[in-house]
Amino acid sequence: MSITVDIDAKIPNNVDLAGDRRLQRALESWQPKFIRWWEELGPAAFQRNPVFLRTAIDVGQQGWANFGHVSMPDYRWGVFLAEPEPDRTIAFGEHMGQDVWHEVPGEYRSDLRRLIVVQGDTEPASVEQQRRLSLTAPSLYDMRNLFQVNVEEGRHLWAMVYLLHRYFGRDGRDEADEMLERHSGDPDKPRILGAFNEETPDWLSFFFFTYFTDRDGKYQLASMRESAFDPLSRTCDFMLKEEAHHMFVGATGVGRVVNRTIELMQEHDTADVHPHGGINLDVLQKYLNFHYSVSLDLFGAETSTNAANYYAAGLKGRFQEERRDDDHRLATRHRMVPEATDAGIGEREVTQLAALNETLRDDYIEDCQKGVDRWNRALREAGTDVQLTMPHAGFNRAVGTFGGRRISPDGRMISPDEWDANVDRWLPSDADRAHVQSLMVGVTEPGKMAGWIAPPSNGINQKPVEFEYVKV
Ligand code: BYC
Ligand code: FE
Ligand code: FE
Repeated sequence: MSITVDIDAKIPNNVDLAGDRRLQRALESWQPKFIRWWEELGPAAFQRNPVFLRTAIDVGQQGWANFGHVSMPDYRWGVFLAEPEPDRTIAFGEHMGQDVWHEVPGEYRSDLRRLIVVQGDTEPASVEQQRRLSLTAPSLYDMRNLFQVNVEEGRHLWAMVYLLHRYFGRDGRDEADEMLERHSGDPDKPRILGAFNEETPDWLSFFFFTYFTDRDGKYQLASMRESAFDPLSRTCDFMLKEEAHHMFVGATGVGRVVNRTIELMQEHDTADVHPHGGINLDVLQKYLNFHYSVSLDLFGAETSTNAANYYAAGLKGRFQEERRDDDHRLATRHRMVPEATDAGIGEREVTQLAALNETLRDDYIEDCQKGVDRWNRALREAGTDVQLTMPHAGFNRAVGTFGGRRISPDGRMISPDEWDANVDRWLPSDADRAHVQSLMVGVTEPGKMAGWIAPPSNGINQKPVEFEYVKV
């Protein structure tokens, strides 16, 4: 079954907005608020310059990746749901085997709303966090990738706002308005989740953010794609297509920094490339430690009744739920979860149902390791003996059993004194951040790169690296 895309509508969509005037009017009255927010808190520079962007105009094979120069406020933010899967049934929980829902069941209304609001809140948060980066893009290629990520996060907000308006009545419209009223780092009205109130002050942070934090997005969206609430499932399915590019930006971005550092180390025969305008490997490790640990917090506590309830109700499943060979109820199956007490780090056994956040975090950690292995291969091939490592899951955590405890990167529970004596070796120090910041100078000549990062191996959509990705 194919769904028609209305691309010329004020709000491009494949959900037949024109057939529901009330909804259309409501969304059209939210649209100027969104644009106002984008102009105020979206990219701080080059807002009006033509950018070589990919715009979704259809959900099929061809249509979702259409390239051309657009000035960002004219980007076609639209509402796109993946094609419905005919006769889809619920794959897990108490309602397993029943038909999926096309409306929100009354008893799950507030839980579903909460999931959608938390998801939606992260999207504009990331745009706010990345707001000033266009001033210091290391190349036009990178500036374009930043903007691509930003407009798509904006579209992800649209995706959630559509669900709120369409399925949650007045409360939903209020929640949609609040998405533009909370702001990243705002002392009075912060964003909901911790990592989205941290700054993304430099491009090294941006690359690690897109590698680690956008990857939380992948795992959360994949779990909600399993949802019995079919519109949420189809929305997340389509968002995941865009998400892949965000993680690509992170993986290749960090990889290019690693490559440049190796080059400088070889050229100058030293591990200290700071005097030569590069970023030392130990600083990369500290940034990795930071972004990885704050992203681990995004999965919630090791055991969670929220997560158990979502699962039992069919609202949020596991990563690749249908490929798993078990009862898909999990109330009588068990697993171990870490447990930190004053005596040290141990484990305890709980039902799999209680441990769903931890299971999703495990899947995420395994995925994170793959890119780190790739960066390490480059280091090994260059003959350095330094490798990047993912710290112990308890390191620098604020949420769950490790929250607020002092755990070293190698997984020892340590004293406050030992923590204080070492924290500058484990997390970016003020001096590290200042050094990285000093390298952040905008490069706007096509094909040229800042000195701390290697060029990409390919351009975008088969264009050369020296293509004018942003017309300045
Ligand atoms: N910060 O029972 P627990 C993305 C709260 S990223 C602050 O373990 P639960 C993107 C929690 O809310 C994907 N608070 O929590 C990436 C709860 O509060 P209440 C975003 C936190 O509900 C890059 C309490 O602690 N999507 O798309 O099982 C760029 C007890 O915790 C945090 C989603 O997250 C935290 N880190 O799990 C752009 C999906 N962690 O209820 C975009 C939707 C926990 O006691 N969200 N708390 O007041 C969820 O599924 C769940 O809300 C969470 C938390 C997984 C986040
Ligand atoms: Fe997103
Ligand atoms: Fe993303």
